[in-house]
Parts: sequence; structure tokens; C-alpha cells
Amino acid sequence: RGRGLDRGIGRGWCVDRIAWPTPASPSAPSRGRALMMSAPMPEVMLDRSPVLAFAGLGGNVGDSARTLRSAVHRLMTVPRSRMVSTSRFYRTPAWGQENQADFVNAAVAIETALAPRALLNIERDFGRTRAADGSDRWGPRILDLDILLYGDRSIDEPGLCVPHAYLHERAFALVPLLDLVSDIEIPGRGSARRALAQLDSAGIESLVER
Ligand code: PH2
Ligand code: MG
Ligand code: MG
Repeated sequence: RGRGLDRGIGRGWCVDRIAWPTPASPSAPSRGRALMMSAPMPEVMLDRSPVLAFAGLGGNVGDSARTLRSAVHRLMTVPRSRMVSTSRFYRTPAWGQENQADFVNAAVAIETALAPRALLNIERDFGRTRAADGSDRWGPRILDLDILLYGDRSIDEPGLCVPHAYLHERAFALVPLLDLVSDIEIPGRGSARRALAQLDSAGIESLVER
């Protein structure tokens, strides 16, 4: 214990100073599709006991329901992990930068012995790239995979903030999360249901097809 996640590099970068991509080590491959899972980052090799993590999935480019379905299947093949549950899929109005297509959003619960960064790498398998300066953070994307919760851990590292920095402000993330655990608590923020009650969830619709 004490390495990897707890390394403490760049504390305090949580919300605004994200610089992607940020390989965990100079030797980690920074691009490539299936490559990422066959050549895992060093954290993956650390011995850690499984935690229950929650990830949010979203996309608004192409057939996003299809993308999310295949992301769920992809998550089922992640090593040292077990998919526990998948939320319904929701069509959601774009939040933040509003002049873009509706999103499809979902959430998954996955029990995993992987470091959160290893889960994030799945985005790249789906063709997601990020501007080095983070300028595309709010724009259209094929697949966005956000670690919402990772056990009861609080993590504040470059490009990785858990609980997700905006989770409690985003109905599109809270609605599917509450499908998975209806009384879930956000460490440091309290009840997710109470957070949702403060928000505008107009226009969020469950998709029948999954
Ligand atoms: N993701 C964003 C910005 N805005 N809006 C919706 N509805 N769904 C998203 O997943 C989403 C968003 C940045 O990650
Ligand atoms: Mg996101
Ligand atoms: Mg994201």
C-alpha cells in the first residue's frame, strides 16, 4: 500500500488544472487501442483488494446507445474486475456547453482490484482523445467514462478527482447512479438523492432499448 494512488503527485489539481493525457509513468504507452489493456500501467500490478467503484458513461457522437452497450461489454472483460450492475440508459440534454447534441448516459457498478486510472484507459479504446490543454472537456465525445466513486476513497490527482468533482451537480450522472444504489452516499457530499432533488432534471428520459 501507499504507492500508486497515494503517491500524492500534484495534489490540489482537482477541478481546473487537468492536463490530458497524463501517462502514469514515462514508460506507459500514451496511445493505442487494445494496447492499453495488454500493457497495463504500473498501478495495475499493485496488490490491492477489490473495491466497489461506480463509473458514469456518456456519449453524444454517433449511435451513443450502441457505444455505451459496447462499453459495458468491454467493462465486463476488464481484468481483476467483476461487473456488478448496469443502470438504465438515459437520453439527457447537454449540460454545461448546451449547444450540442443530447447525450446518452448510464452508470455501472464494478467491483475491481484495478486502479481508477486503468479503468479510464477504456475511453481510448473507443477512440476518445483529449486536447492536451483540456479545451475539449465540455464538447462532443464518442465515449466519456468518468469514475464517479471508487469505494469510499477521495482522490485528488492530475486528471483524476474522485468522487467526481461535479457528480453532485449533475442530474445526468446522479439519475443513473441512483438506479444502481437508491440510497448511495457521495463521500464528502452526502446523499445523492438529496443532491438530485436540488437539481433540474427536466428532459432526462429513460431509453427503453439498451
Ligand atoms: N458530459 C460532459 C458535459 N456535458 N451533458 C450530458 N447530458 N451528459 C454528459 O455526459 C456530459 C454533459 C462532460 O463530460
Ligand atoms: Mg464527463
Ligand atoms: Mg470524463
